[in-house]
Amino acid sequence: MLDKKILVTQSSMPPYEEYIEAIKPLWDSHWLTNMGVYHKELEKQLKEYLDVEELSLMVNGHMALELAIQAFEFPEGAEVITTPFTFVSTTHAIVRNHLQPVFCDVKLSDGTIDETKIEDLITEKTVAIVPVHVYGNVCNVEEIQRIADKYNLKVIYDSAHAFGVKYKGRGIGSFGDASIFSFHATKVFNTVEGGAVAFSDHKIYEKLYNLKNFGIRGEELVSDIGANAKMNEFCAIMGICNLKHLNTVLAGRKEIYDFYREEISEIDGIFLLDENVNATRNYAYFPVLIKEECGMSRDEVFERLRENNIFARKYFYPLTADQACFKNKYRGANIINAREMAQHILILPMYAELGIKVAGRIIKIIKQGVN
Ligand code: T4K
Repeated sequence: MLDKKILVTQSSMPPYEEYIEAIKPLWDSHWLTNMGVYHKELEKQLKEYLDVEELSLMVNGHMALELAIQAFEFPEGAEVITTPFTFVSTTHAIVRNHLQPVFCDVKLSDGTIDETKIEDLITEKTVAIVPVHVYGNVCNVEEIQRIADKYNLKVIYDSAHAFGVKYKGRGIGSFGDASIFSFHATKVFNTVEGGAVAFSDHKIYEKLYNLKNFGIRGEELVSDIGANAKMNEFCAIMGICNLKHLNTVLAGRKEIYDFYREEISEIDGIFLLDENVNATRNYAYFPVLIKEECGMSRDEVFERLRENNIFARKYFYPLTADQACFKNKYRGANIINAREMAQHILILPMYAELGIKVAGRIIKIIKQGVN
């Protein structure tokens, strides 16, 4: 057994002194939040890094999605086609906007929405599609856009996992009408808590600026029913510092990722998800599908790792459609592949400082349990 608990991930942090030095100016300015100078600076840097035309920083990825949906002013009760194989935030953001999620199945190959099943779910009430680039795997953006254009639907991508991913040389946040990112502590790039909406229409920037600050337009005018979703200056500075070290973080993750891929591909009954050759990777997660033919069920592998102080996770089991708050409430296709994935998915520990030695231990424990 490993002495230290190995969790599914570990937040990347800049050197302590670097962050302390970077936050010193706040003791002079006393300006801690409400779109301060570091908020503006991080927005600028991320726009460039993510290769998107416009970007609005948010307090977290969830509020980014909730407000991105709100910004399009869909009529109450309208339908939004989405995937149940995701973090519950995606479905919450739709329902909290008084819209109806319609669950579409996913592809077994990579867990993204099955674009061939979207059209069958469209009705006169459909207004948008909210697909998820789950684990950083890129959805079929071309086909989704074709469908959206044909039926005049908006596309809002949940790109919470896809920070920095490029597809055919373009920033992933430049597809669709908007894309949201999460900068939560568990993500490849973090601002402690944080997120952003990327888009190309400047009108959306004004709208989101407004919505993230209570809908306040001026000292005496509140024009929209907004929220408080502003990123504070301590978080923005964390982001500026972390961005400087991102290449090192990605290199550390890549080493683990390549090692795992090689080792897992040798195990019969444990499967990797497909990699899109036209997309870059950010090594955000390491998902595997564990089938009984390997000699253990997913839950047995999960427990075996736990007994050895290794805390893998079942992202995303149960499906959001099966969670107590949503069960049997919404329409959807037969989400058979999503159920199959949820039943077999396991996310192995993945972070820059994990180290090949510990990754090797994890693989050894799995191999000892299989046929
Ligand atoms: N859309 C999608 C598709 C998402 O996956 C998410 C979030 C969102 C939207 C919403 O974005 P945010 O509003 O969160 O920005 C975690 C994260 O909290 C969540 O951000 C993430 N997805 C989800 C997939 O995973 P939990 O409940 O599993 O987190 P927790 O506390 O169990 O942490 C997991 C591991 O991370 C720990 O075992 C250790 C490590 N960790 C955790 C924290 C909190 C750290 O190293 N440092 C930390 O500060 O949800």
